[in-house]
Amino acid sequence: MNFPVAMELPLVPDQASSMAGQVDLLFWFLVLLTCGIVAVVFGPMFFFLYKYRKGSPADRTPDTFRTWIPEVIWSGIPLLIAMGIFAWGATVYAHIKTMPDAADALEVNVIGKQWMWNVQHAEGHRELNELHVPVDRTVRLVMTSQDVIHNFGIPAFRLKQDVLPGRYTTQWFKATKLGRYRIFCDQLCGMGHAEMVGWVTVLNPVEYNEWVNVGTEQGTLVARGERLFRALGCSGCHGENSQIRAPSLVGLYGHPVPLDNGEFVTADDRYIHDSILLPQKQIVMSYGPPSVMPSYAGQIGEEEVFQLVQYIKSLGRYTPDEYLRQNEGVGGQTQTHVPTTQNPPPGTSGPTAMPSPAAGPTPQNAPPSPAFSPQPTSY
Ligand code: HEC
Ligand SMILES: [Cu+2]
Repeated sequence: MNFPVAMELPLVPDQASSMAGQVDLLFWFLVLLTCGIVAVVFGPMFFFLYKYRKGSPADRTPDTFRTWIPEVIWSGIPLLIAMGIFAWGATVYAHIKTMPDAADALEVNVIGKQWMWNVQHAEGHRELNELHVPVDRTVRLVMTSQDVIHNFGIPAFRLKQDVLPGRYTTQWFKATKLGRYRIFCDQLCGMGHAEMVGWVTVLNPVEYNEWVNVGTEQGTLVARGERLFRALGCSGCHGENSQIRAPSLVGLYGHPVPLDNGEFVTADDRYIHDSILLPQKQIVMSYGPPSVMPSYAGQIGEEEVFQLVQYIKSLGRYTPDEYLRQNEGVGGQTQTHVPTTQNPPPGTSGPTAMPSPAAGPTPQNAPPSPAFSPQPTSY
């Protein structure tokens, strides 16, 4: 497995993204500059080696002439070159790291785990060690790891980003050339690191639409998140009709949250992620400590957490009033809420009782919700 990968490794990868040209220009400039410096240093060195070799008739009387000019030149020119490289490199870096405003940007979730890449698309597609993207369209990757530090690298896109446990890192790219390109894990992550490889396939828009419209019977990520939200008993506490005191999550996303230690945090993806896995880390003001919310760490994986985050984000697109209005006429999904009594959440026995994670409303020991099907393996 590893050998063929190395065999195929081209000296210069394809230029298949909007970033590739800029990165290569800088790279080849640095290579040429380095060659130039080597020539400037080694050329005179060999010349003097030859000129002052033992027994040569060269004039060896010490110089008495004093001047500061060469010193200024040999310090000043490299300084200018170095600052120029810095400015150029910083510009390219800023371009790579700043998400462009693209209204049609696609968001793709990537989860690294020993030793594979798990990909979820907003429309609901899930892939393993594969990533399908349309050509000429901005793609935003939101990435995390389920275990150790990985690094998502696509040489043909000149893209490389660390993927960290307990954190969402983002990276964007725009593929400019149809084809199939290698995905590598660029961070030594254990025994199977060399096998943590995959393929990104760049499709034309028509092919991509065909691809996206096939096999999404599990629904969008938001829909899956909503199912999990009920199946895991979150709605038992956070639902509108809940008897448990828990903050409403409607309109949460992107807004500041007052914490019990007097600080404010903005409810971003990571905050929601940590609220689910580490509820005691940041507790909403007047809801603790300790929080009655059980930790879901070890019960659900990063894929499920991401689906829940997407669902909670979708609630945040509206103000609470708008959200209610949205759902009045539609007769849609929020009316199909499983009654809260069906998933009695833990912690109901007493407000200070710290429910152990094992007693949490896992799919295994919670009354099965009709909407919950165990995690599909529809890769
Ligand atoms: C036992 C009741 C209970 C259950 C079950 C529960 N929560 Fe909570 N949750 C709370 C309480 C109470 C808080 C406020 C205290 C805190 O910050 O931990 C909270 C806080 C949160 C917050 C932060 C809210 C804010 O306003 O900042 C999020 C996000 C959240 N929960 C999501 C979930 C999700 C997703 C689930 C299901 C996987 C879930 N909760 C299950 C009781 C619960
Ligand atoms: Cu890895």
